[in-house]
Amino acid sequence: LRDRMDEGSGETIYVVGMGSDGGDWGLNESDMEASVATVRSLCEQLDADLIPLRDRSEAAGLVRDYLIRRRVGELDFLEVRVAVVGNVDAGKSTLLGVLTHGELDNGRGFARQKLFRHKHEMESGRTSSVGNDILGFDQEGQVVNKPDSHGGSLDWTKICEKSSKVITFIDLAGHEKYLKTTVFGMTGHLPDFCMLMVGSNAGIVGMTKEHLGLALALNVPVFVVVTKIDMCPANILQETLKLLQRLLKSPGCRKIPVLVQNKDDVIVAASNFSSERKHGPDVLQGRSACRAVLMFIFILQGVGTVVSGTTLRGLIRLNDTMLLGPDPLGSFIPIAVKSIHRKRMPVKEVRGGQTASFALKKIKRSSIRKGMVMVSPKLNPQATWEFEAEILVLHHPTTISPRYQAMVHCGSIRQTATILSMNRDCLRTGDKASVHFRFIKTPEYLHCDQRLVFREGRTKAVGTITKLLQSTNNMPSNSKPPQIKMQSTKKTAARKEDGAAATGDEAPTIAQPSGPSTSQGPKSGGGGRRRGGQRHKGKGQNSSTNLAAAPSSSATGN
Ligand SMILES: Nc1nc2c(ncn2[C@@H]2O[C@H](COP(=O)(O)OP(=O)(O)OP(=O)(O)O)[C@@H](O)[C@H]2O)c(=O)[nH]1
Ligand SMILES: [Mg+2]
Repeated sequence: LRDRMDEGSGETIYVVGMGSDGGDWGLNESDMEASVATVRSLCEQLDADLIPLRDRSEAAGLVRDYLIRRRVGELDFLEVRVAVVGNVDAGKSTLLGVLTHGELDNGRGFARQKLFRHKHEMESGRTSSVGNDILGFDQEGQVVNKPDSHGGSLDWTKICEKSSKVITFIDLAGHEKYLKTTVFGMTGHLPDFCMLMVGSNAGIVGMTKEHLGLALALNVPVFVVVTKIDMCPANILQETLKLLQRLLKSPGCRKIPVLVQNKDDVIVAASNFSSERKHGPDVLQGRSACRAVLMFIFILQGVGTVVSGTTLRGLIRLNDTMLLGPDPLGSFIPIAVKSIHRKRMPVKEVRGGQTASFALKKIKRSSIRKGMVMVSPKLNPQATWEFEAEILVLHHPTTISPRYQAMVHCGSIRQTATILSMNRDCLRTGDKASVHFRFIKTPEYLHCDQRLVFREGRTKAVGTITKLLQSTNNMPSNSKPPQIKMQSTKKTAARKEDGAAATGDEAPTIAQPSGPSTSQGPKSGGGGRRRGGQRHKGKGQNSSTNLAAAPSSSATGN
C-alpha cells in the first residue's frame, strides 16, 4: 500500500472485495466489514485517510472503492497542477470560475469574470494571460471552496488550511494571438495534467489540435472536456464526439478514448489515468533529498525581489543559500531566501513538486529574467549556449535548413535559437533529425532529456535535448550596444512581464496584499526607471549589471 501511494504521489484507489484468486468479485456483509476494518487499520499505520468512493454489487456480493490519501501534515497538502487549454470561447474560464467559486454561469460570461486579471480581458471576455485558481479538497474528499456572496476573490489561505489536496488550474488563452503565452503556460508552469476543452457546438476548430499536439509533445497526460452541451443539438454533439474520438485514435495521438459521463466512469478513468509528471516519492520524502531546482521566475516590486516557480526536486528552506542564474555571462550568483509563500501562505520550506514564491535578499530586479533557475550550490550548475536535440518537425511550409531561427520553449525558458547544423540537409514536415542549436541572447540552464518545442508562426517542431555542448563563443549573436536596446525595450518588457508572466498565483499578495494585479503596470515602469538610476549609482557594481539588464528586457519583450 505504501508503494502504491508513493507511485500515485500520495494517493491510490483501493478496491475492497476484488477477488485476487480469480473467483467472483464481491463479499458478504460481515466479510466486507472485516476487510474494511483491516484496511482502516492499515491506513492508520500509514497515516493516511480512507475516503469512500462508491459501493456496487457484483456476482458474489459487495465491492467498495476507496481513495486512500496520505496525510501530509496540518499545514501541508498534496498539489496537482492542471493546465486548461482549448480554442477561444470553449468555456475554459467559465468552467474554472464555476468549479472554484461554486456558482453557476449564466451563459453570458458571468462565471469567468472572477478569473480575469486585466481590464481588457473584462471588456473582450478573452483570456490573454496565464491565470491561476485553486480548488481544495478536505480529508473527506469534499470541496473546500465556498461560494462567496460578496463576489470577492478566493481566500487562498483559508482554502489551503482546510485542504489535504489542492488542484491549481492554470487558465490559458485560446486565441491564436496569445499562443506564445499559452505555450509558456504549458511548459513553464509544469502542469501534471492538461485539460483540453472543446465546445460541442463549435467542434474541433482553431487551436484545439494545436494545443492537443503541444500537450502530447510535452508528454503531459490529456483529458478532454466537452462543454456547452446544453445549447447544442443532439446530432451536432454526436458529430463532435465522433470527430474527437477519431482524432484521439489517429496515428498522431494513439489514445484509446474513454467516455466519462457519470461517477462510475470517473472512478474507472481515474484508476487508469496517472501522470508520470506527478512528482514521485520525492514530494513526500523531501528531507533526504538535497537537490533543489526551481524554474519559472518572475519579478515583482514591493517587498523587494520576488520570484515564483516550481521546485522540481529536493527541499528549499527559509534562509537557505541558493544559486540563481545563469546571467548573460553564464555565471550563477549566491542568493538567500528571505521568505517563502506557498499559495499565498507563508511557509518555512517547499519540496519537489510544489509551486511557491520566494522573496530574495539583496538582489536587483534587473539581474533576474524569466528562464533563470534557482539551484542548490551542491549541483554545481553550468550554463549552456549550445545543445543538441532530436527533433520532429510537425509543421513547416517549406524546408528548414541551417541558420534557421525560431523560439525554443523548454520549461520556463523562452528564447530564440539558431540551428547551427543538423544530420540532414534540410527538414520538411514529418522529418526527424538530430539538430545542433545555439541560443542567440544568453546561455541557459538545461539538462538532457528535457522536452522542447521549437516554433515560429505556424512552424512547429518538438523534441528532446540529447546533449549539452561546450561553446567557446560566449557572446550573444546579435550583440548590439546594450544601452540602446535597454531604452527601446524597457517599457514593453515591463508590461509584458506583468501580462504574460506575473500570474495571479502567489506573488501579488506578497507584493501588495490588497492591490488588484492590474495596478502593477505602472509600478513595473517605476522599476524600470529605478533600474536606470542604478546604472549611475552602481558604477562599482561592475558592468554585468548593464549587460544583465539589456538581454533580459529583450528576452521577455520579444
Ligand atoms: N450555454 C453555455 N454557455 C457556456 C458554457 N460554457 C461557457 N459558456 C459561455 O461561453 C462564453 C465563453 O466562455 P469563456 O469561458 O470565456 O471561454 P474561454 O475558453 O475561456 O475563452 P478564451 O479565454 O478566450 O480562450 C461565455 O459567455 C460563457 O458564459 C456552457 O456549458 N453552456
Ligand atoms: Mg478564458
